Amino acid sequence: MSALDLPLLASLGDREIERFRRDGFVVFERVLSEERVAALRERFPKLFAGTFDTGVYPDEWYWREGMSLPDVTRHMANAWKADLSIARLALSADIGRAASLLTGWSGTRLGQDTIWWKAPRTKPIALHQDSSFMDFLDPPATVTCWVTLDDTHRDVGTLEYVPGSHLWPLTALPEQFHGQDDYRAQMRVAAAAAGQQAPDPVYIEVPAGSVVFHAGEAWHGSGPNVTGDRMRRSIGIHMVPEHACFSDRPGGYIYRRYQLTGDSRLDDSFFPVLWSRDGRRTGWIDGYCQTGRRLAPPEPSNG
Ligand SMILES: O=C(O)CCC(=O)C(=O)O
Repeated sequence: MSALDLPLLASLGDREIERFRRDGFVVFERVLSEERVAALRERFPKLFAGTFDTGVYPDEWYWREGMSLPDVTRHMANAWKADLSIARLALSADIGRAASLLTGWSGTRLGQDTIWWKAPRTKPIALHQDSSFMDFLDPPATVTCWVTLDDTHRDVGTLEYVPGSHLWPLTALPEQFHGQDDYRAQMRVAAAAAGQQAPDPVYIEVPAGSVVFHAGEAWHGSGPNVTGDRMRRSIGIHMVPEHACFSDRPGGYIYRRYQLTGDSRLDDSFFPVLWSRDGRRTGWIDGYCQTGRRLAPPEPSNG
């Protein structure tokens, strides 16, 4: 199976672009079918048990059965390198196209995916700005597509956004990310610094299979899952501009591993181009989604 086509995202037009630029996020409900949602959910226990389609580890793997605290949100980064169902979603051209239209970028590369599994009675994720993590890139920009795999409500700790906060100044990396009881504290400090009364966050309460795009500067995070029996599973797809390159500033604890010596470019092998206005898309994506092997596409013949 090749990367997912998500035709409902083709409806994206001026109204959605205007909303994204005004609020810092925009919601599209029921973009993935029930079958696709079920297929992705099924991967979660396998991934966290270390069963990987490709035999390759994800770049970050927090939480292991029997070893980790039971009440933290489970989280994994760059599972597309390990699991082909995740790869089919994270490498979707339709997600890359939507991100380009919303941001105005000429094209998008996959920066990283993040798997979020908030089991019953698990702790919050502190509100933060994704772009605070991007200083090692020029431009230090990112946009996220957050995909829900369960119906989301505030009591399961759905994602929440502070509308308009993408226009506040960018803050430093959050000191704490997992498990902070006052998970909105850092946002309130940033609001005060921006001369704002911290507005009430908006809870994303949508059916499974919905997606939300948010600007890298938008303050977001999620509260605890206070239910005793409901899961909240989601996947964040973090994208960067097609022409972004590594900066001379330090940092980039995942991305920087993939910088070639003396070369500031983001290499397609690690940061594939999902979509670009001039029709470019990294050639190995569809083959990889079928076989788990990244093979260079054949050279065009001259004869
Ligand atoms: O799913 C969550 O709780 C956090 C998601 C998030 O921070 C993101 O995708 O950028």
